[in-house]
Amino acid sequence: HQVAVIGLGYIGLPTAALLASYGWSVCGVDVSPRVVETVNAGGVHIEERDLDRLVHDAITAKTLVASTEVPTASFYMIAVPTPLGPDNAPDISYVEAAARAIAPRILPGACVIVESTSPVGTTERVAEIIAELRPDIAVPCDGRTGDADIALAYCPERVLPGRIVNELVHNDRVIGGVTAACAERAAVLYTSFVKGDCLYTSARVAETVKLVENSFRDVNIAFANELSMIADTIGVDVWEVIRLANRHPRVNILQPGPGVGGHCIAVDPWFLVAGAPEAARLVRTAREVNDYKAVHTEGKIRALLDAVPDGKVALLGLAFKPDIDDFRESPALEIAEALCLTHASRILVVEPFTESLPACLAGTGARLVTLDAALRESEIVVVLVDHTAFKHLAPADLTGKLVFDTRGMLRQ
Ligand code: SAJ
Repeated sequence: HQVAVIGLGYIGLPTAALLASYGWSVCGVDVSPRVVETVNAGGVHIEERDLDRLVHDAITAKTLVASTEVPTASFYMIAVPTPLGPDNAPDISYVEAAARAIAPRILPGACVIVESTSPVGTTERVAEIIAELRPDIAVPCDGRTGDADIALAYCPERVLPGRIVNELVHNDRVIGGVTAACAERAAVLYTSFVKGDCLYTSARVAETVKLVENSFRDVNIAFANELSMIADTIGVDVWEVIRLANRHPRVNILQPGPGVGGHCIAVDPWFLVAGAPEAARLVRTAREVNDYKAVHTEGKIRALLDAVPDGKVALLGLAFKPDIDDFRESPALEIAEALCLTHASRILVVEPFTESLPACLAGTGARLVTLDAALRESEIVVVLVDHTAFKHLAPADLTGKLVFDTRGMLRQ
């Protein structure tokens, strides 16, 4: 195979299928036999716009196959998860395992690219692992004199869930080589399908860039979330404050919500903090503010439940953001789960992006209902996610109910 993509998740599978559609012969590798089987049958195990057609076409054309074994390939792309471990420390064990699986297969001339969001220094760690397992191969490292046998680069993914297939092609890409020659080699793969610019730098800078992008967004959302809590305390409408402040030519405040979710913005800033705990004060505080916003939201819903004894509450939305079926690190889901511990029988969940309640809510006594049923049965309505399906709600639908709109949806 020309390309082996290790990890067939939200990034690996779309990338593997896209590369195949651009004429590369691709082997997608995953440790889960179920995922491999699904993909080989032309199916997908994740919901993402345009992905099913792309995978189906690539499998039919035989440009993509899936396997649990890492093959010999010209390019290896590592797109495995990098979760947070205990104490918010980054866990790069899946990247390390991928490097160990690649090492016995790799031949001189090949290029290894890490795409997983990773703490700074991870690409160097991959180099170390391959060098240890393959003393016969000259692995590139900073300041190395003489030619290396393989290339090694860090090229972060930057795609937005819900727009992955489009953004894979159109976003600019940062290509960080362990050496300049490594970046040039990795660019052969990216320039074949990226219509945005390819920007060259070192692996360490590229690793930092990825973490900084998501920390920037987290800090900005934290500012909006903190404002919403300040506004609450002093009794002004935060949505009106933000709308008017944003009319200043140099002010652009983001939107408050019930907290920050997803597998990226709520996680990656901790990787930056882990690299420089003393220096990263604002980044750490932003994380804490955004996590606290979910606790604050839960408290406000509890106060509403106390205000209407025996009243039912309709929780609108569980996903981590609008119009997506992804519940990973979702503050809406965490809030629903916490409320179910004490008030499950009073909770009605409306979530158009699922057919059954997620495991943490199933069996608690909470019910998944339609929006119409929820409006009929509830005395309290809480907007946790501003799904398009909720946007037609009119004041008349909510007459006589206590309403708490964490997203400012009903004001738009
Ligand atoms: N959110 C707010 N208020 C806002 C914007 C977002 O509360 O004004 C919340 C969302 O509801 C959600 C969370 O923030 O819970 C994150 O959503 P998002 O749309 O900001 O980002 P993600 O996690 O879907 O994708 C991000 C993107 N990064 C940036 O925009 C800097 C994407 O480009 C990255 O590729 C992705 O992380 C990733 O994989 O790292």
